[in-house]
Amino acid sequence: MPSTKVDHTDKQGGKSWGKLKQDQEEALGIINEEIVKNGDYSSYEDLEERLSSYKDKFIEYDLDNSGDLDVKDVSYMMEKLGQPKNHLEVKKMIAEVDTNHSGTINYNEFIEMMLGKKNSVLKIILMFEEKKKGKEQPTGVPPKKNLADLP
Ligand SMILES: [Ca+2]
Ligand SMILES: [Ca+2]
Repeated sequence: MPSTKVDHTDKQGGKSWGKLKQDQEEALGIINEEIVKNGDYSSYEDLEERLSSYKDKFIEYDLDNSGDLDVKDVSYMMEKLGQPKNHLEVKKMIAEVDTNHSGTINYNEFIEMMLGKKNSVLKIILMFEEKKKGKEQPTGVPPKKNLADLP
């Protein structure tokens, strides 16, 4: 595992698009590992699986590879999810989860939004999408519980 420091600043230095995406994938993968080690969200049985799907999602919608989702990125996300929103609505949605008031959603804020207890419009839309897609996703890990274990 590379132990490079996570640095989202200025990655535009002439690197190819594919390389940028790859760098981001690695950087977010490291953050994911730290989140797992941290134990903050250990109540989620499928934490690693969730983190990896959130990582893919984040990278997919971070169109300019800036390391955060701005109004443009989130607008694109909403369009893709079939829930187009106007500029003001998107700004409000970002503000709901923008803990450090940067006007954008960084990866940590994104994870906090998805796994934390607080509800937000963006989270609800993404969760809804996740449920809809859930059945068609191939699962590498077998479920820990079977039907007989359920109350
Ligand atoms: Ca971005
Ligand atoms: Ca922020």
